[in-house]
Formats: sequence, structure tokens, C-alpha cells
Amino acid sequence: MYSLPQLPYEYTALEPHIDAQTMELHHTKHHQTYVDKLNAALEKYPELAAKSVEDVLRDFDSVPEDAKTAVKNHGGGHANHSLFWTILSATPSQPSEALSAAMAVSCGDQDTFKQHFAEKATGVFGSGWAWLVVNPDNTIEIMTTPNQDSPLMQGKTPIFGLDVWEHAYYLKYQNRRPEYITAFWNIVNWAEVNRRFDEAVA
Ligand code: MN3
Repeated sequence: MYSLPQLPYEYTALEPHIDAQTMELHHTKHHQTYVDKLNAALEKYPELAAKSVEDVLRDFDSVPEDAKTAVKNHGGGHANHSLFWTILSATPSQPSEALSAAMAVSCGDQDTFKQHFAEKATGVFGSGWAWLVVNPDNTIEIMTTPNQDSPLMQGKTPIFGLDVWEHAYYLKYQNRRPEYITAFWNIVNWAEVNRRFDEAVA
């Protein structure tokens, strides 16, 4: 059985960049629904449900046919949001030297990285995510996925991601996704991204 993780901060913590009402609905309604539907879908597969959702997604080929769509959508939704909450923080931090060096190789300097990431995130058609992922060869890249598809299903380890579903920003920003993306840079928990990077390349 999967459960909704607690947020490591209050719903108001990311104001004014992400408003408290959006955070509360996003966490208690949207994320909770992914958890509930994932649990329902895996009820008859207890051996799968005993694994972490990340491990289930990494080994997506072995998920039974009749559970694949639910695992992709709701397992992806659970994993994606579980990561997303942790890479947000009101406390400023910076990319580590190691992460900056990896970024410099594939994404350019920090400003170039932010620009490319914002372009990718803005360009997601409909609902989806923009990511920074670590590839199996330890290079990093910016990518996007539609809906709740997880980069883990492609053998990539997400270390940073932005939810660009309208439910993530519509109350405050309405249709102005680029403004939400700009505001997001103020609340990135780079300390956690650094930790995830170190873990992925170790
Ligand atoms: Mn969402």
C-alpha cells in the first residue's frame, strides 16, 4: 500500500510563488487520488505493491498488462509528485560544483540551463512535466514527458522536475504558464537536487 507523503513544509511556505490553496489542493486532492488509484490497481498484485513505486516504474515491462495503464498514470503521478514536493523550498540554495559541472557539459551555464529548461517546460503541449534527468551513462539532460509518464520508465533517473499540468498553477497564474515557470526558480531546493544527483551518479 502506498501512502501520501507529508510535505516537508507548510502549504503557505512557497507563497507568493505558489499559493497555499494550490499547494493544498495539489497535495491532498490530486496527489492523493494518484495514490488511491495506484493502490486500487495493484490490489491483486501484492508482490508489486510491496516494491517502491520507483522500482515498479523502473521495471515497467514486468507490470501485468491489465495494470500497465494504471501504473503508468497513477504510479507515475505518485512518483512524480513525491519528487516534486522535495525539490521545492523557501530556503535559497545553489547547484553544487558537481552538478554545475555536469550541467556545463550538457546544458551550458546556469542561465542557459534555466532558459532551455523554461523553453522545454513552456513547450509541453497539454499536461506533462519538464525534467532534469541522469542517464545510465551519468550524463544529464533536460527532457519532457506527457501526462504522468515517469522518466524512470525510460531508464532515466529524474533529479529535478516541474509539473506543468494546469492544476499546478491555474488558480494563481491562469493560462500564464511562463510566469509560473519564472516564479519556480525562486523556490528550487537545489540542496535536494544536489543530493539526488550525487545518489544517481554514485
Ligand atoms: Mn500535479
